Amino acid sequence: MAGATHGVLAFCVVLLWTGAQAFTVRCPNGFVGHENSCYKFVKMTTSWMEAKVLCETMDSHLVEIDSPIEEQFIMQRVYFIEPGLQETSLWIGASDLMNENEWVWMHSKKRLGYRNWNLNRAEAMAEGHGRCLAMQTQPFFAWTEVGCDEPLSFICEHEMSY
Ligand SMILES: [Ca+2]
Repeated sequence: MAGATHGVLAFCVVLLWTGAQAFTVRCPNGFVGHENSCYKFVKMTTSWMEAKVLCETMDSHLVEIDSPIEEQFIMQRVYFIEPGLQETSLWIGASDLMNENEWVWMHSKKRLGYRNWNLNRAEAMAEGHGRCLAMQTQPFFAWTEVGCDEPLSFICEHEMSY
């Protein structure tokens, strides 16, 4: 009798465990989940356009940061977990390639809502206007416009659908 009880218990534990697994593996391979999206942090450096294409080949797009909460997750991930990304800049999914100075998330075609520009933006622009957006991990993860051909690491985002 005790054996049978143990058997049932073990069965339930296995069910719970596989349930939890199913929950965490909803993200594609190599992606990590947060709220309704999955993210992949790619250390390899490449141009903005090539990064965009590489994300698309992985059923995702360059990350679109819509809120401080999403940015917080990315910052913590880069700062504490992702190896070798702490000192670099990372491509994110906006550019003003369509209309100069009109910054748009290029996958959703939405104009930037939440934004976290580098406070030295005017200073940075004096050195030349870049048309693609990057997140500078040093200092403070501010966003800055960079020439699109610069080789940078990047972050892909895959939105989960229900
Ligand atoms: Ca997003």
